[in-house]
Amino acid sequence: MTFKNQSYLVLILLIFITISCKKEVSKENKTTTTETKKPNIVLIYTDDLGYGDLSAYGATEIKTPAIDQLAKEGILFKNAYATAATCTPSRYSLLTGNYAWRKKGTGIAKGDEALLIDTNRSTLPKTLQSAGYKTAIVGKWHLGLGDEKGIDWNGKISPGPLEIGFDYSYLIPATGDRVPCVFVENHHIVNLDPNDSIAVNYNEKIGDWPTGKENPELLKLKPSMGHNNTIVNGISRIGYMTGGKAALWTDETIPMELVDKSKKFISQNKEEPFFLLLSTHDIHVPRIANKMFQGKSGLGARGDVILQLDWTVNEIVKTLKEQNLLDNTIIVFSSDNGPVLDDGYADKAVELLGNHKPTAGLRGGKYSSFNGGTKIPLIIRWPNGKGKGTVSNALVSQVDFLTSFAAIAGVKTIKEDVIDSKNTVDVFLGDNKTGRNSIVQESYLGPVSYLESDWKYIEPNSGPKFVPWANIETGFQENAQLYNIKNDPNEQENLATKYPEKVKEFNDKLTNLKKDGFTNKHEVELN
Ligand SMILES: [Ca+2]
Repeated sequence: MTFKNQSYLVLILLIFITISCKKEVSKENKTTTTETKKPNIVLIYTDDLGYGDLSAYGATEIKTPAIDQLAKEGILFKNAYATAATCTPSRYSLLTGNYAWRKKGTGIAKGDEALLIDTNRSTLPKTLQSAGYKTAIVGKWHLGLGDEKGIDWNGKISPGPLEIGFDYSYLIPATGDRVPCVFVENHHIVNLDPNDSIAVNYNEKIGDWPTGKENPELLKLKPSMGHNNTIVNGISRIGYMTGGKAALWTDETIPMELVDKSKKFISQNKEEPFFLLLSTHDIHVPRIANKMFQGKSGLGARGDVILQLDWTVNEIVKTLKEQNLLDNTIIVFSSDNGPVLDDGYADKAVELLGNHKPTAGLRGGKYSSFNGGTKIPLIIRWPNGKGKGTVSNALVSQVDFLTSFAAIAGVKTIKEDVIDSKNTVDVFLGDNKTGRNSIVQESYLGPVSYLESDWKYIEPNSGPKFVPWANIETGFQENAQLYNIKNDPNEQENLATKYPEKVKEFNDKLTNLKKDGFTNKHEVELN
């Protein structure tokens, strides 16, 4: 399908949505003047949730009814990929429309990293802002804050999300397992007492707060590897902090806090089109479920926080319904990378797993170059019931969200700094059953895999065979690997020596793609 045809289809969709919304509004309340012309977009971006972690994707040991309901009312994608097997690069790609490896230093970010996204470049929220959308991010950030001089935790924390296109932000600055354990709303830490200034250090201990290494008897959750610096709320973290006591979060209520801020943003902006990126802490470590979910899954803390995630989804859908916005909102649900069991805390994720299969049998997991690292759940619920209850096997990537959402929002052109993001609206609508021709997958050691049609190529890599801190295969081998993922979806039989010409072809393509960012500047026509 050409861009023109796609745009036509989107236009039809928008008209349909507008008409249905007007009808709804007039039925509900004849005096209201609200007419939402463009659909809202709510992207629920979860953390470390695997391809097999949801009952909608075939999990039998855990039930996720709210997420399953989204699939029943929307399209479930069975061949969807994050661009990377770790948090920071996947999120960088999602927001910039480029593979993260095109920019140096976009691997797993330190807790006090400077902002990784250039404030001058195109971003997903900036593009939607230009189309009249109010934009917000609520939840995990992990893309750096401040400039090279360091972050002023006690003052104005900038640049950050507000400088790359978000109108509102309420952040977990890095991750739940990194200090500082505080929320940052727009440019400032929430509830920071000026008489109790906060200090953060990633090199050495500061202040006199106990650490997991020195005082393990104070811990309610012990680390299994690393994670033994400052203790906050009975959990030792990566990095040291002191001060800012009144601002500290309580892990058990993080999801409620994020849902609350999301609800406020939705209700305050319901009169105009909005984009909400709800970036959940669940199901990343430390996995500390709220009382409502503790012990409820039978799979230990990891299962409990999956139930908690399902609760979050239910709350958001319920809010959209209550605000009469469900018929004009696109809901997208996905994950930033594949699953991991023991990720640094002794939360018994391995011991209590039972028959649950977080990757649904895919090889590898978080960090890996195998498909377990990047093949993720993706569900899109269209407001007009488009594709309701269907499954798509088309090859799709989160890197295409930027250009596709932009097309839906009516943006005419995307700037040339967006290299990788394509307009795949017809695929997301379920009309195009094939999807992308190819994708590149980034492991924790860079872009090493190339996927095209039924084939997956992994270039030679001398890195370790197992992720040093997790019992996960990296997929690194000193020889090239080639798998037919149609016949062998779990990447068991290496066919590289059988098809040397394919290995060469894919290696050349991967090499050329890596060069693209520096040579092939172009402008993408959308309308
Ligand atoms: Ca992640």
